[in-house]
Amino acid sequence: MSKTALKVVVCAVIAVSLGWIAVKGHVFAREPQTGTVEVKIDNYSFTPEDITVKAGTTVSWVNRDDVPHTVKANDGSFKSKALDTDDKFTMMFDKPGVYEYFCSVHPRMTAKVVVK
Ligand SMILES: [Cu+2]
Repeated sequence: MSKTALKVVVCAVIAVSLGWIAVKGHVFAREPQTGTVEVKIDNYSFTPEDITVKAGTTVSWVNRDDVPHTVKANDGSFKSKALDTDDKFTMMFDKPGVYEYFCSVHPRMTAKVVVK
């Protein structure tokens, strides 16, 4: 194979790989998460603040802060007990909708779960 032909082949392989990565990244970014998704409570905030999951997904909140926090739905449909450090609250979302919630100890801590 000539050097020029080799360069063409190498360039083609790189182009196809980059295209594939771009497509894959796009698909992953749009696809709602499934299984169990963890939200960390740390430094007086929920991380990630907004999550998008598929119906049937379990969301678990873990308090990594050294003060107690809660997870309470704005509409009161779910509420955790006060979570001490490393305590966990788990909730399965089986109906599509937007679930906004906050910490009842620190109401400025707000976040949401979008269920598709
Ligand atoms: Cu709090």
